[in-house]
Amino acid sequence: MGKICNLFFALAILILLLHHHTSLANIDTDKAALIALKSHISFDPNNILASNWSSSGPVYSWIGITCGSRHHRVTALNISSMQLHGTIPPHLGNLSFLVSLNIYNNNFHVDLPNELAHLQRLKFINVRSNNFTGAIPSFLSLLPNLRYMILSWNQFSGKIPSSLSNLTKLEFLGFQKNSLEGEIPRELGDLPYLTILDLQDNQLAGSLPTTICDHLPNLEGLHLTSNSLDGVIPPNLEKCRKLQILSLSLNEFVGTIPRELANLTALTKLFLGEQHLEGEIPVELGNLKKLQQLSLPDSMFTGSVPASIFNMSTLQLIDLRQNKLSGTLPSGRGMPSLEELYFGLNNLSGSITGSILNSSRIRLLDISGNSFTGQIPVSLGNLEYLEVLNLALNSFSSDSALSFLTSLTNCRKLRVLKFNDNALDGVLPASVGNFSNSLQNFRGDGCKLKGAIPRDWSDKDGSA
Ligand SMILES: *[C@@H]1O[C@H](CO)[C@@H](O)[C@H](O)[C@H]1NC(C)=O
Ligand SMILES: *[C@@H]1O[C@H](CO)[C@@H](O)[C@H](O)[C@H]1NC(C)=O
Ligand SMILES: *[C@@H]1O[C@H](CO)[C@@H](O)[C@H](O)[C@H]1NC(C)=O
Ligand SMILES: *[C@@H]1O[C@H](CO)[C@@H](O)[C@H](O)[C@H]1NC(C)=O
Ligand SMILES: *[C@@H]1O[C@H](CO)[C@@H](O)[C@H](O)[C@H]1NC(C)=O
Ligand SMILES: *[C@@H]1O[C@H](CO)[C@@H](O)[C@H](O)[C@H]1NC(C)=O
Ligand SMILES: *[C@@H]1O[C@H](CO)[C@@H](O)[C@H](O)[C@H]1NC(C)=O
Ligand SMILES: *[C@@H]1O[C@H](CO)[C@@H](O)[C@H](O)[C@H]1NC(C)=O
Ligand SMILES: *[C@@H]1O[C@H](CO)[C@@H](O)[C@H](O)[C@H]1NC(C)=O
Ligand SMILES: *[C@H]1O[C@@H](CO)[C@H](O)[C@@H](O)[C@@H]1NC(C)=O
Repeated sequence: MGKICNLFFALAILILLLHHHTSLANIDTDKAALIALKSHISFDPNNILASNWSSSGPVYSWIGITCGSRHHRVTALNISSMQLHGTIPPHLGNLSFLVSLNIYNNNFHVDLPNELAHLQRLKFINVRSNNFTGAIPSFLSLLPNLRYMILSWNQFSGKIPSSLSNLTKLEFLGFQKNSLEGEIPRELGDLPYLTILDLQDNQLAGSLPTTICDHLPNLEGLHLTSNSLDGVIPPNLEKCRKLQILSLSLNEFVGTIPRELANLTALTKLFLGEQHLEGEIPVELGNLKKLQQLSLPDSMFTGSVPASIFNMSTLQLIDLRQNKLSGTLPSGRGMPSLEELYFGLNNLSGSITGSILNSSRIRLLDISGNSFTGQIPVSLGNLEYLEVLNLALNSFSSDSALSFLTSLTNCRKLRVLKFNDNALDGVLPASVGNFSNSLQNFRGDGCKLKGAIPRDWSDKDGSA
């Protein structure tokens, strides 16, 4: 018994000594690494590190440094938004207990040194909004614990390494706003925990891999806007069942909107505009019961706007500007959450119906450049949140008293009112003097209006 006790005692002493020894050595290593970082900073306008990272004080008290409570090693380095200019020294790879590295929003440049491959515990790296150049560092795929990798808003170039599929725990991959080119590697579709894939604002080309959603059951955001992707939108995207944001605008996709996208019932934002898509807007999109923003401008969509769209109670924004849509607007309950509606520059016709007039929270209504007819409804004056109303370039008519203008004086938030180039014929009513002071832009030219513009309107931008 005594022997065993002694053995345990000796072992305990040994462990204590070893632990003491390693932790002593290692916090000094950490300190040396941070001092090296400090010496690689060429500009520190607020003198933050210069005054605070003093070698006489303990590292754990330094600004931006977090140490582990057990091993007293540096676990987090957060020097975000300090306006620092500089480079990252290889010594940072000696912070072997580092879990979180955040240098967001500074001006670090050149590259991330390969020695950072030693940071085997790293879960979080954010170098967004700096000035790094060169290829996406290949050592990143050697960091098996990475969950968040944010390299957005730098000048990284070249291809996206397919080896990133090695990062099986990755949840967030953010490469937005760099100069990346080449194709999207098929292998990125093998990251089972990925929730956000953000490759927006690069120069990626080729088609979107048809299998991209086969093994991404947790994807919530797919951000690919503003690249040069082509081919069709893969119907298989419907397999990303948790997708909330699908953002593919400003690419070179062709073909039609796959009906299967209507199976993505968690979608809140669908952005597909500004490219070569054509055909009809699928009626099935009305099934997206959580959709808040539907943006399909500057494309070649034809046919009418599906009535099902005017039934969506969560919709806040619809942008169908500059397409080839025709037909009339359905009447209906309206969209109780709708705030912005852009239908300008299409060939829609008929009169303004209840589906719009019943959308009582609308702030911005632009149906200019269509073929709408009928009287401009006086009930527009019931839309109390209206800020911008553009009815220009249509074939609206009105009574000779232009009563719609009198009713619009009820809209106390109205800033912009355009109804120029319509078939109006009447006398400007005295009530226009009652428009709120917020009205800054008024256009009624190109109509046969008579009467005087109120004298105190000289400060407004407009014509009648
Ligand atoms: C550095 O900043 C931290 C947090 O603001 C503060 O607690 C610490 O005393 C500072 N150390 C020195 C040496 O200025
Ligand atoms: C980093 O520091 C900034 C500014 O102090 C803070 O807003 C941010 O939440 C921190 N981020 C992390 C990941 O610790
Ligand atoms: C990035 O570096 C370039 C020159 O290399 C410089 O012109 C630019 O201002 C820098 N950008 C930022 C955000 O510091
Ligand atoms: C993938 O990760 C393993 C271990 O995590 C590593 O040995 C291997 O080199 C990595 N492959 C690439 C291509 O980075
Ligand atoms: C997905 O959408 C297609 C086309 O709209 C439909 O035929 C199919 O039944 C849907 N699948 C599921 C699982 O809802
Ligand atoms: C609009 O919704 C109502 C009630 O949910 C439903 O009865 C009607 O068929 C829908 N109309 C369209 C065009 O989807
Ligand atoms: C617009 O629609 C009207 C019918 O409402 C049609 O007569 C006209 O040709 C269409 N114009 C264009 C440019 O498609
Ligand atoms: C507005 O919606 C109500 C139901 O909430 C409906 O009875 C009415 O007909 C709609 N108005 C128009 C002009 O469609
Ligand atoms: C302007 O508004 C006031 C208060 O609502 C009203 O009494 C007056 O008749 C209006 N003037 C015109 C010209 O409509
Ligand atoms: C760790 O970083 C390297 C550079 O990558 C240095 O050369 C080493 O001296 C440093 N090691 C220690 C113990 O500070």
